[in-house]
Amino acid sequence: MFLDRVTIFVKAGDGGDGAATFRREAHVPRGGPDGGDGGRGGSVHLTVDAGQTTLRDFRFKHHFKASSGGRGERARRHGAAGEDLVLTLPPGTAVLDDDTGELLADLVAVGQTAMVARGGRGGLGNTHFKTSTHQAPRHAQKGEPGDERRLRLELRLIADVGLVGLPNAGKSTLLAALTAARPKIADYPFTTLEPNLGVMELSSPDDPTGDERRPTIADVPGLIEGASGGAGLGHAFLRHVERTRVLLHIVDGSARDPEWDHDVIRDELQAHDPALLEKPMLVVFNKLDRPAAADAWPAFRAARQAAGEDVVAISAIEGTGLAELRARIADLLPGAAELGSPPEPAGVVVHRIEAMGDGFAVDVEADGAYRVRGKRIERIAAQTNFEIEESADRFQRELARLGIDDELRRRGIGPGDLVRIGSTELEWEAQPWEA
Ligand SMILES: Nc1nc2c(ncn2[C@@H]2O[C@H](COP(=O)(O)OP(=O)(O)OP(=O)(O)O)[C@@H](O)[C@H]2O)c(=O)[nH]1
Ligand SMILES: [Mg+2]
Repeated sequence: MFLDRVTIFVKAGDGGDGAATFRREAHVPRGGPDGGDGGRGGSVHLTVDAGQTTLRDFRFKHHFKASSGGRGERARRHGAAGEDLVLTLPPGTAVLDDDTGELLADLVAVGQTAMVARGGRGGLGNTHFKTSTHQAPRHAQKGEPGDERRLRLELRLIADVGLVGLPNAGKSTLLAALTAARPKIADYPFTTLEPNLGVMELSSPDDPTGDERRPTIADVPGLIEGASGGAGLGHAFLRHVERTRVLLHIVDGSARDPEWDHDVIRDELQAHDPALLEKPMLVVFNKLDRPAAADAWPAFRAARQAAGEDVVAISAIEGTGLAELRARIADLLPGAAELGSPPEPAGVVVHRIEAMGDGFAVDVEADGAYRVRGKRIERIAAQTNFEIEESADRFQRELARLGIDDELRRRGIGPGDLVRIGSTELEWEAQPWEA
């Protein structure tokens, strides 16, 4: 199987916990706080590797985790940083957030990288919480949890020229005629099940044009009516032609109604993405060696010209018209310098690390517990060691500061009620002034 779509799960390392320790020295009866900070967790990065052409590496392994940061220790010793994890991908991989469908990064150029999960910050040791009025803080932060997310990787082949057409139109035959590629060819539809790539020489010994560009051509499975809506095999491969610079639309000239065949493909391209019809496109009327095709050619050509489309007639099998086809492709392609660089990404390379907003929402769950949701408060909860009273108090103050306290009271919370924040569960206690 040609693996061009896969879902993986990435988890950055958690930050190490900060330490809450105190100096121990013979001559100092009660030393000050000396707890070191936790190290940061490793992040997960993706990078493009020219050597890869498929997502095969991800076939069996779907979980990837960077290492966590070390704990802080006494004597202000900081925990070691977790190691980053770098996953390599083939050029042309779009990275989407599997839950939202948002495009996180469009990795086209070799060496391009994106960070997809940020390691958690290390927790601060208790030395940071010493103030003039509070000389011996027992509070230290736990490490921040690392990001985790489910990613969808979609590979879109990067080729200069894409061949599209109905099954059996002769796409694979044409690829074989123009390049050294040897795809499977047969006189039944749906012969091509996976995209084939070939490299075309614009200058050959028998036709020395001096053109040194070597465009790549992608032959994809045939499209059928309804392909854009998911019908047939070609649908999954439509996205591979999104990136090509030039489209060759192959029509079987000997078909019962070449005109109809032509319209079906245009409609499918349009339905998949109207931008596809904006690309430089050449209609290739194939199988001219057959009498039916020779008969249909004049009317077909007139219709294309009337529609303002470029058209050329060939016989992929006999080689008729291929020199002209080569020349037309050469005209449509950009210059050599640009051909060497990957085509423009479909989207900008974006990677959004969610902003830590102060926003929150309160819901009552089925068992009557109050569920507080909010990026910041969930993080703070995860970084709090509730066994240390001082840390729990700080957390309490944070709830008040963010207005969560007020909201919970407004919702009628009372002593003994449960409050859930992330994976933390707390029991609401009566405040001194409420008792
Ligand atoms: N007579 C004639 N037959 C051709 C020509 N080009 C292709 N064929 C035949 O048409 C049939 C289909 O050719 P393919 O190249 O496999 O067609 P395809 O478009 O790749 O088909 P799918 O992979 O199914 O989408 C084969 O039997 C070819 O030999 C041509 O120029 N003349
Ligand atoms: Mg084929």
